Amino acid sequence: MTDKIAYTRHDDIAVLRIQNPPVNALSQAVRQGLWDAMERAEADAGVKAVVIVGEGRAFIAGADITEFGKPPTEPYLPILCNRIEASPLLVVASMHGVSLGGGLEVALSAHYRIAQPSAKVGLPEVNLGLIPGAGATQRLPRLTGAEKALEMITSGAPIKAEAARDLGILDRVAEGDPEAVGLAYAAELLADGATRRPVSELPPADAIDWDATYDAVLAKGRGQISPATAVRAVQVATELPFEQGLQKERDLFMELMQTDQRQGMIHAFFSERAVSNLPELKGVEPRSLNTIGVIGGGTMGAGIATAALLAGMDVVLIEMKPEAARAAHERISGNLSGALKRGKISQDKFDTLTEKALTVSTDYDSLSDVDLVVEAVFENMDVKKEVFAKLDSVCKPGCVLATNTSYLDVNEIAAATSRPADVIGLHFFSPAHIMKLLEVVVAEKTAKDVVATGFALGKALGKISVRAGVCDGFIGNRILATYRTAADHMVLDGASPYQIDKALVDFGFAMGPFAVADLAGLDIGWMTRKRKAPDRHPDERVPTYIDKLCEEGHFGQKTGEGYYIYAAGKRAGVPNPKIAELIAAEQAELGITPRPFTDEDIVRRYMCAMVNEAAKVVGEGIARRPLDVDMTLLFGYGFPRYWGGPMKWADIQGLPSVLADIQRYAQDDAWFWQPAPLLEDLAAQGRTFDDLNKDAAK
Ligand code: T1G
Repeated sequence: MTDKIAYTRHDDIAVLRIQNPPVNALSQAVRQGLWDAMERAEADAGVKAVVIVGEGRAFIAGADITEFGKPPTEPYLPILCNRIEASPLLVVASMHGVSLGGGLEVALSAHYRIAQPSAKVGLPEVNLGLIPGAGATQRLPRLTGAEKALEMITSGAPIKAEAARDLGILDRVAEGDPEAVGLAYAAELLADGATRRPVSELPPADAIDWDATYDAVLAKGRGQISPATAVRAVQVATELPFEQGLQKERDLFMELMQTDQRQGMIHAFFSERAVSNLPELKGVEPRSLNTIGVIGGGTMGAGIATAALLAGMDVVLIEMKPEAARAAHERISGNLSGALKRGKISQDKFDTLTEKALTVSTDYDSLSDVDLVVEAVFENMDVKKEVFAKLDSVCKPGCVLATNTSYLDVNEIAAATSRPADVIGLHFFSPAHIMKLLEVVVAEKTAKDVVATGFALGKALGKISVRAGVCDGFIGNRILATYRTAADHMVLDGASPYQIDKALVDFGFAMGPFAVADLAGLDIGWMTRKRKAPDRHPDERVPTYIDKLCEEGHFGQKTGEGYYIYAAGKRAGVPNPKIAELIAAEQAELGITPRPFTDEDIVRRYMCAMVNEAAKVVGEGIARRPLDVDMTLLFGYGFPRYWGGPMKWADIQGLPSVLADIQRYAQDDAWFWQPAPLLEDLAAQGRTFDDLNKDAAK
């Protein structure tokens, strides 16, 4: 028997204790261990019941994701689950922490289930591009009915123990040591003469309107196929005998295992954990982070203050004038009332945060004891330098001085202080208490423990932190500028903004680039184009049609008119007829004869521009690895998760084919489509972006 399962005997009950840290994933050794331990218990004279329990912080976190993509090894999990369920002994699962995916499926193959009040159970397989593959689509509906089973499976969201008991998934919720609780429950069941209760022998659930459910789930998935596939798996649980239903589940599971979406989503799962684990920070202690200062109480500053308060830190926010300070306090209270309404914080907590943890002041001296300050003032270098000079004089030695700038040169800001080693960029995304991405921008002189402090703050705030070097736009905004320009070029050449938006929504984005521009405010792009105009290369194609709309004061949603017209209070707009006229006028002026684009053309050009610039960002060391770009685009720019990110998308397409398209586009516009040297090298060597991720992990 493997060392992954500890077998102990307690009178007529055997305990099988899973010991596979950190989260008892169901590796081959664990599966083999459970199989052998069941055999042993059944051969162990006098044993009448078995308790399965997990060591450490979880019952079982699921199948071992590191095994995905490799040839499956026996015992296969569904077969193991059937084997446990078929045991002549009474099998009890005693659950704590999380029981997810295959972990819950092992529990469902037991005859009785007991859990700690703090335990959670769930079927997150759809978040990995899969469906449950070890019987949950067949067993769960027999306990909860089809609707509730589908809700759990298609959402992938875990539920608490009490809710799971109310649904019939658990028999009992009891506080105590999971092994002791499991033993007591098993003894009680034996004393009561309880019999084995195989879930697979329960009557099938009633049918529901499967086609309508399938269509609704498919639409909600916005291109992701695993949730809708789960509907078909649960459907057969109500139509076929258990064994046949299990086979159908297996067939659907194996089909999904072969999909690009499974590759993309597993890549996202591991990358979001790897992105904040930087080798150079191993053993580097972050500085303390008890009180945070924020300069500027606008949308960004208030969002950052809100995130810090929710993370349990005290906040000192500085505004210029009393009325601005009051407005900032109200903005933060407004943000927190959202958390209150959603039940994330209690009223007492809300009161403590707004009345004690938060101080709003107009006096910089209030910052004398803070551990870290984030500056979130107007995006102007002179203003920022003035702020940092003041911070340099009032903040205590060792205080980290961070700027939230979205593109300005952090080296130049650092040079405005006497302590450039304490200066770093912390680029939050608006709204800062909601968006998960944080770009930790490391300047030339930033000290290592200041970088570690930036990542520690990101972790405390529940962010996905990505290390970025200093350049215009760092990682995300620099790449955005390029793929946004590719969309502008397609408009000048004949594609309508509305066709482009739709093509990219169909690809999986929540919104297309022009709808996003309307949401963010057209004035931002307008200012950027004016800022960059002096350095513009003569071969650079920059549309001017939208500037004419800005000159009329139309900036998108905030003014009610942009690429789209927005009826009062409506977030969804209708195409603005002015846009087509402005585009036609500019095409005439430029002598362009508009040509048609297919949706496929649009997506391909948009993605090739994104990947090409991303490859330059990695090649220049602005992003440490390709996965850092993937996580930036996933968590800051709404990139569809089931592709895993632009670099994973490119690997799946094949880098030679991406490069070939870029070289073809370059025939019409050599300046914009200059192939990234890194992309050329990898394509020539037959390597992938993921190979670089693996190199960095060595
Ligand atoms: N397999 C392998 N490694 C895993 C793992 C798993 N299932 N879950 C976590 N890890 C690693 C993770 O990579 C990290 O490693 C460490 O454990 C701590 O994780 C047949 C097919 C359990 C809630 O999708 O949601 O069952 O970085 O940092 O924040 O139907 O991990 O330390 O080297 O995330 O406390 C279904 C995925 C699988 C659960 C813990 N299960 N895991 O969160 O720690 S598919 C899942 C999580 C399946 C069956 C199907 C979380 C967690 P390292 P962590 P955490």
